[in-house]
Amino acid sequence: MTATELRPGGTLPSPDAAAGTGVEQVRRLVTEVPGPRSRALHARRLAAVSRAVGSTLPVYVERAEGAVLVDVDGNQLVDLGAGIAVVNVGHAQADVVARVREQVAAVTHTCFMVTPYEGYVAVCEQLVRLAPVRRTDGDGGVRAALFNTGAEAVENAVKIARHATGRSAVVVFDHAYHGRTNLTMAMTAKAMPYKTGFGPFAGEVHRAPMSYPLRDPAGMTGEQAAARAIDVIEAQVGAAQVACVVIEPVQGEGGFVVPAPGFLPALSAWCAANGVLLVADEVQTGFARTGDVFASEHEDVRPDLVTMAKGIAGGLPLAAVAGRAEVMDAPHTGGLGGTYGGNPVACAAALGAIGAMEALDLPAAARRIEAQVRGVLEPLAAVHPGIGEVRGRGAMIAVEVVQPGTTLPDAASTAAISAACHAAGVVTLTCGTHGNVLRLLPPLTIEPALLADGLDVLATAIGATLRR
Ligand code: PLZ
Repeated sequence: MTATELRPGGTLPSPDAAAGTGVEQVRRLVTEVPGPRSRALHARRLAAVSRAVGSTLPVYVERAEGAVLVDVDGNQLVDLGAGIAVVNVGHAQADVVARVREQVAAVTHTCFMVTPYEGYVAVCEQLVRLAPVRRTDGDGGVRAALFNTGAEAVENAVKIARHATGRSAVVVFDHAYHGRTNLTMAMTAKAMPYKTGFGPFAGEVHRAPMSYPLRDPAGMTGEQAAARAIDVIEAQVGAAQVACVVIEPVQGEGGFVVPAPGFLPALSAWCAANGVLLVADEVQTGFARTGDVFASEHEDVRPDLVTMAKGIAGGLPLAAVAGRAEVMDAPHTGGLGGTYGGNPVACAAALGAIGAMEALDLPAAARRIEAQVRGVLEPLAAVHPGIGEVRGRGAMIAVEVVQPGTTLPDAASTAAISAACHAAGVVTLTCGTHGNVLRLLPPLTIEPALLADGLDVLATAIGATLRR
């Protein structure tokens, strides 16, 4: 099989028993959560792992398939987090497993900057085809480069934008999350836990107001919210100083904030008119998560650069930046790179994941998940004044929990709901600048019955926590 041949058939049973672990797609608890073996591992961990690295749910996972995690005590948990939007194709997806196996036995590493290999080129070919990049008359097409993590992709997008424009300022938004490296900490909004004590931060990063319909003045349109942000940029930074505006089309860690319609197109138009590059950080929203391959496509926004990671490679570490050739080729040869960027095994996984995304039509699956999730959560919002909003897009839906009758955040209830889900064997995550957003990011291949079970647990947890 050549690396460019995308193998369909992700729905087929795994080619051999070991490729899939044969995990029945049901929730099943045989001990309390976490169970005794997880607790023992946790004790070992405390003596070896820095406590600065946290875990949402200290249940130690032994294997996983589809949307079910099997822990070391034999409990089967419903995974509504997908490793933070990573295994969009499901755990142990057959094509990803088969390609990784084949690749790991052939060659694991040469460093693409030393002696290249086909998989890197094949992944970039796929990204060139898929990335919703703005095209201009007579441009030289689209190019991509591969890295290891989302933060590294964002850093490189900024490097490329600065080199291509000869400008230095970077504009980001309230509630933004872009990573944990020095530059991306500066770009991330939230202090705890991401920034506190870790400064000083990189300079020339400027923050503009985000469109946040729940918290903006009633009736504010996307265009008005964009004008508010543009006014801040022009007054406080100056358009001619700005290399790039970096934005998550739907904010992830910041609370699944979906900007009002018209916000992104207006921002994009301002960028194009001012020689500012628009960078869409699609690290969390990419690869079918929001019902399109990339969330920018929803309003037909065409960024100059797109950052990607997470869902790109079905669980292996890989990240990318794609953009117009004139922008991507601006830095000198040798100006971008890294030892592991575009590792052959990660590239093999990406070819499997991208092939499965298309063969299984995962954008359509994300839209079906949205309908199922909203079908459960919206009726709850109607009876619980503590639910400020149900929002998101595709398989990226969240509940913002507030003190009834206000928009004041209620982080304590959010944590209580999430903890109740965990105890019942459903992995849920929280997010939001104020920690009061409960978010769902299931694998896009989750079976409807399993999702229904997970949502049932969540609904019970909400009912037991919030006052009517
Ligand atoms: N950009 C939009 O969502 C990663 C972070 C989890 P890395 N989000 C999950 C945590 O607490 O560290 C993310 C993102 C967006 C960039 C990143 C960074 O991606 O692969 O974690 O570096």
